[in-house]
Amino acid sequence: MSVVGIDVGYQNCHIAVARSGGIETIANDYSDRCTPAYVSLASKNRIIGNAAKSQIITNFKNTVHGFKKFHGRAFDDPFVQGEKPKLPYSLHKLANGNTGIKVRYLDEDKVFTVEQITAMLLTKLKETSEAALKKPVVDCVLSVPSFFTDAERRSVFDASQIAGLNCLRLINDTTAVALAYGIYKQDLPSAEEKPRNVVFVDLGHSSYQVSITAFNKGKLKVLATAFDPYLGGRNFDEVLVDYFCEDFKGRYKLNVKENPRAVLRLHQECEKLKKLMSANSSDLPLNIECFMNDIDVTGKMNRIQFEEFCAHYLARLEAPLKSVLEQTKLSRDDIYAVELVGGATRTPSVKERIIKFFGKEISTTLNADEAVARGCALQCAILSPAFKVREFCITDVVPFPITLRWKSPTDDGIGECEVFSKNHAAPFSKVITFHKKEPFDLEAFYSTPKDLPYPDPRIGCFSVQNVVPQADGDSSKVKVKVRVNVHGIFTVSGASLIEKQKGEAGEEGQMDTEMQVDQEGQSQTEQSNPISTPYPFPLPLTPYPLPLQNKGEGRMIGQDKLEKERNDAKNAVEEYLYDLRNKLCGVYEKYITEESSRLSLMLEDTENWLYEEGEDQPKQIYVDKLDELKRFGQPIEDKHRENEDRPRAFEELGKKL
Ligand code: ATP
Ligand code: K
Ligand code: MG
Repeated sequence: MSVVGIDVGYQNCHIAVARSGGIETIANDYSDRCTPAYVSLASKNRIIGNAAKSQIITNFKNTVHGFKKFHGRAFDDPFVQGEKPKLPYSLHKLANGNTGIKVRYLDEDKVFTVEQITAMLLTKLKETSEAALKKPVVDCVLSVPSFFTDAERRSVFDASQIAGLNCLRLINDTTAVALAYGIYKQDLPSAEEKPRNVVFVDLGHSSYQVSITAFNKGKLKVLATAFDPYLGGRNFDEVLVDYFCEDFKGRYKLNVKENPRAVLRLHQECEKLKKLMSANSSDLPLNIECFMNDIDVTGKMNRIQFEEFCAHYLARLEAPLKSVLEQTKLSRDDIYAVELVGGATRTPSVKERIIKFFGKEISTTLNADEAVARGCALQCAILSPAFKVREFCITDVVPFPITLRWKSPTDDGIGECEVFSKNHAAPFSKVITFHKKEPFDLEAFYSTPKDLPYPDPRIGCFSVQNVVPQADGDSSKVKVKVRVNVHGIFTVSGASLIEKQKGEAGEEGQMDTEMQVDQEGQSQTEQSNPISTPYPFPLPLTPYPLPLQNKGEGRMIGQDKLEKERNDAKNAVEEYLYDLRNKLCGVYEKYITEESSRLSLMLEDTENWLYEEGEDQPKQIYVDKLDELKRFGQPIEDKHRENEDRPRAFEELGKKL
């Protein structure tokens, strides 16, 4: 069993794994602990992570990035429509209305689901983990923003399945951070003492999340969360991009926004500039050579100016901080520490605003980039029987209240009940008792659409089937189990018909619409007959059957492998060729005969071939080419070795004598 935690960021992904020494973050094949969330589709393979990011300028139409927030969203979703004009790649409406991504792959136009694109990224992260752990990776814990709704969570979960991962938990970013903070703390208050309240702030590239978490020895309990799902480092980049677009329009008469390649380059340079400004308050230059129409551009900016331009974004930092205090009714004095994570919290004015709000210094005891991944790996270790880790109990919250609705012969035809209130503990199960004579549907939805960072409050519809009246014609008692599960996803997880006990009085006057909510579990004395599991219709539906998408990912992995082998075979020819040529002018010179001087000519021919016709050939052609070269090269090599070995053998012999 593998113990792996992955921070699936909008821009940056990190992986932490459990090894004998404990939890550690790992580097990818670029020796980078951060894998960019970029997926590039090409004519022969997929390129994912660092390599995809570094070639975005040349293949921008087929390099997908910034897709995390398309999970579970319809194509017509206002957020998706708002993003569309800013993307260098194309979106496409899928048959079920979801957001698809249109690219050219294997020389064909292809539309992928967001789940498939994230699965590609996860495949890369899975391979990175496997390389580090030197064994197959299946079990893992993935992070999601705390404000993700059911549809978004289901969609990320589907992506993990397409990638062949077994996601043990989708854990909220700030909860993962809380776990990474708390699990090794030796000085937490005991269970009877007042808990230690810590505020966690995560400002990433695309979103802003805040939580207050209470710690006691061996446990953490999230008290409240708040967020601005649309505030992050990318807003700061956009401010700079917009400024320089205007600036260049004036000074160079360039219409940058018309040129996607130029916009991408400007984005990259502005992000660099932004990071430099975090460390430096003086005027800083921005230079881009051959920016557009062969023109070199220069510009400058300083921190004061930057903060002015970002003022409206910086002002949005306060509301979620206020909100968590109000929700928990805690005062600033009740807060033990404020911990910052996420790359964008390195911005000095962000830090200043948070310090000012709490009136105290902030701590940065956690690694701002790696804390989420470490928390995910710790959660995976706790859930895995294969790994020993300190017992630690994690209680999260329900971010948005959830209501059930059903048809009822009374109550104006509609029955309704809020089953999970805001900040209710999660995961959590409840049993609801209905009195019914026939099958019925339960519609689940978020109770407060206006607080929801998602346009559709519907969660799903669940059919409770096989309900029949009692033998005497009375309504049957139907117990329905509802649950916010470990992934933060709402489910109606079971239903059972309770048989009337002998002598039990009919519950007259309470028939049919009577509904009652219990805590977890059922009373032991009742005889219960499970009826079919309520059939869910989660919304929106997964566009293509998962097994099909699964096969697709498998095929693409196979295709990538073939392409890698083909490239390796080509590189082997190139390597052998240069090596042999160097040696022919050096150590092999003295063995060159009439025959072997033909070899030099042959090497030259092969080199030319590699740049022309041989540039793009099937693997076998390269394998044959290498064999051909070796047929000539090997005899010289053998002669050389013989010559080298002979004196050495004599030496050895001499020593022995
Ligand atoms: P999200 O959490 O929204 O999914 P993410 O996890 O990918 O996004 P992070 O890796 O936490 O995001 O942060 C990336 C952001 O932090 C980028 O906008 C990046 O420019 C910004 N950032 C990184 N270093 C600095 C710095 N020194 N100064 C300012 N901003 C920085
Ligand atoms: K991240
Ligand atoms: Mg993040």
